[in-house]
Amino acid sequence: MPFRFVRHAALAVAPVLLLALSMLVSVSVPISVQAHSPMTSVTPADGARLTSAPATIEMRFRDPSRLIRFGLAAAEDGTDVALGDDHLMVEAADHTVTLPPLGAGSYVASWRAMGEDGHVIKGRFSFTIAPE
Ligand SMILES: [Cu+2]
Repeated sequence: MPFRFVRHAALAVAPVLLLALSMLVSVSVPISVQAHSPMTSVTPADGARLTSAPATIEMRFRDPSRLIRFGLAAAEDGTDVALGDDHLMVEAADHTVTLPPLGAGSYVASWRAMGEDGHVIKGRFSFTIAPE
């Protein structure tokens, strides 16, 4: 009898545990995306409108992070801008991406970085070069 009672109690608790677990997962995922060494600034700033082409992109993270991917593409047709890879896999809070000469137009940068705790964060930003 006592054994039977325990089994029933366990069965009654199981759905509650599952529900609690699923709530924990759904709540913790969006938080973990933001909590780990977010990018705190980028130059050119997201949405910036520049009158001349920038020579570099500077990214600053809250904590040391490694850029594991950095892509820059023309917004109009998605053409990738060829970049070196000196900026990749360097553990630092500040990262500099050296740019080739860029023509007028809008560009979208997308990046992926790994924080010291191994978590991957990612983001996008864009800027426009519009010579006067
Ligand atoms: Cu983390």
